[in-house]
This record gives sequence, C-alpha cells and structure tokens, in this order.
Amino acid sequence: SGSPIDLSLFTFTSLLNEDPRGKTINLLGTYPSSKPSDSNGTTQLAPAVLLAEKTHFDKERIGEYVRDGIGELQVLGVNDIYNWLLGWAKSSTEAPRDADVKITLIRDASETHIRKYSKQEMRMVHETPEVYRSVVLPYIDALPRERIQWVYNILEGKSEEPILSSTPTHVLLPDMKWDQNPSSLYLTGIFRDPSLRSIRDLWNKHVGMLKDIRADARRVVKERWDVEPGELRIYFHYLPSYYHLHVHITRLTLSIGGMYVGHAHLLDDVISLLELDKDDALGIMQNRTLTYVLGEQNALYERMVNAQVGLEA
Ligand code: M7G
Repeated sequence: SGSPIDLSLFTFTSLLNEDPRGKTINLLGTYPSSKPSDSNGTTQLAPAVLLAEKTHFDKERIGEYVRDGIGELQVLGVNDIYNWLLGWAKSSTEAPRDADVKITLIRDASETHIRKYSKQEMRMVHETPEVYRSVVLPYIDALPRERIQWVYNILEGKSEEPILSSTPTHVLLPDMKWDQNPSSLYLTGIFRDPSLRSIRDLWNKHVGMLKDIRADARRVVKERWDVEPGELRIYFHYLPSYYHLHVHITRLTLSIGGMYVGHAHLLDDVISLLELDKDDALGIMQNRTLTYVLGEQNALYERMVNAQVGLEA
C-alpha cells in the first residue's frame, strides 16, 4: 500500500505541455521515490510527472453552485445586455463541494512517461502488416514487463482500485483519467488473456469475449449511473500506450484527446470486422494497414525513421 501523497514534496522543474481549452497542464518535477530508501534510510528524489486538470461542473449541483458557491466576483466587462466576470469559489461551504482540480502524479517517472506527456509534433503513419512484423512487433516484444505492472496488479487483485466487475475473461474498473463526474464517465475494461497485446492480435474466435465485455459494461453503467447503452462510446486505441488489450468505455458527453480519428477504433466496428472474417480466412486485423497518428516522442517513431518505413514523406 502506497504512502499518502503530499504535494508539497513535489518540486517543479519544467512545463511539459498545456492545453488552455482542456484546462490541463503537464509538469515535470521531482518527488520522493516510491522505491525503498537506501541503507542510510534516506529517500531518494526521483523524476515525477504531475498532470493537473480543472474539473468540470457537477450538473446536479450547478444551481446551488452559481447561487452560493461563488464568493468573490470581478466584473471584466459590461456592454448593453452583456456582462462578463471572473469568479472565485468560496473556500468553505457546508454543502459537499466538488473538487476543483484532478491530479495525476506519476512517481519514479520513466523517460517514456516524460516524453508521452511532452508537447510534440505528430505524424501520420501507415502501419502495413510488413511494418507491423518488422518494426512494431520487435518493439513490443522488447518492452519491459514493468511497463504494464499496473495491469497485472489489477488482474491479480493486488491493486487497491475499486473493481466494478470481474469475469473469467475481463475486469472492469474506473479509468485513471476519470474525474468522477458522471458526465465524464470513463471506465476501462482489461482482458485477462496476456497474449492479446493490441487489436492486431484479435481473431474471429474473440468475438464472444468482445461481446461479453460490451454487455457487461452496459449493465454496469446502467446499474451504477443510470447511463443507457446508447450513451457509451467503447473503443480501443491503436496505438495504445500499454500493450495489454483493454477497451476504453466513455460517455458521449465526454470529449477528450484519445478519441480522435487515427487513434480510436470502436469496439462495435472491430466486432463487425471480425464477424466478417469467418474461419479467419482473411486475418482482417493482421492484414489490414492501420493508419494512425504517432507522436515524434514515441520510441516507435524513432524506429520507423531508422527503418525508413511507415512515415509520410
Ligand atoms: P492506452 O490507450 O494504452 O493509453 O490506455 P493512454 O490512453 O494513456 O495513452 C490505457 C488506459 O488505462 C488509459 O485510459 C489510462 O488512463 C488507463 N490507466 C493507466 N494506468 C497506469 C492506470 C491505472 O493504474 N489504473 C487504472 N484504473 N487505469 C489506468
């Protein structure tokens, strides 16, 4: 079990990225390592990535918030019927208050983490079956297992995360990205089979397993949050960051980075493709060319540049 987080121990080093529209900021800094301290008992400082985002309003309480929740106001402008102001939330109210900020702290951050959350140029990549075999697969095979230790922790019941559903083939739980606002509902569904690393590994025989997770996700969100099946967007990422097959389960009211064309593949579309591939005669997921957006800071980008494959001129 981890020690409680104390943000006063985070020392800011540099800004990695920011998005004023998404109201997010990615910081690099240092934080005491989570690894056991040395023989002298001193804890080492290690690189840490801190992701902060301003939270969305809770629509159940928005009326009270506007009426009572805002203390100080500053008028920026008035013209005819138009008034625009800045407001500061009251620091203490009796009623339960929404969080102001959602923070993700990655301790002992690797170079990969730092690069992932850095501002970077993006490039369109065509991953042919040949590029997959010659460049991507060797890259995936070389990834250290620690990279997906968090997945094994969940599957083996060693994490403290709340599990929403657990079946012989998958586990459903809240995603790390979810800020707990029902409008931005974000769950993750992790398949148990460790041989499935991405959608490239899916065959017709997996259709049943995929339909099971879809049905289970629909049931869970209906029971817990009264969200209808038609309000969900369920998709895979290709490329994913973590090569252990999982689906992203999000509510349609949420729109965030990871769901654009060239990154997200609807679960329903993948099921349909696999169903067309009776007897696996085509090997649709293996023989497709997958086109996607790749960040220049992704280690795979370097490999593609070196191999002179996949990239647009
Ligand atoms: P991805 O497409 O491999 O990566 O999805 P990306 O979307 O981060 O680029 C992995 C998903 O798992 C993401 O939605 C992450 O927010 C989520 N995730 C990552 N970690 C380390 C955890 C974790 O420890 N717990 C949970 N619940 N979700 C995580």
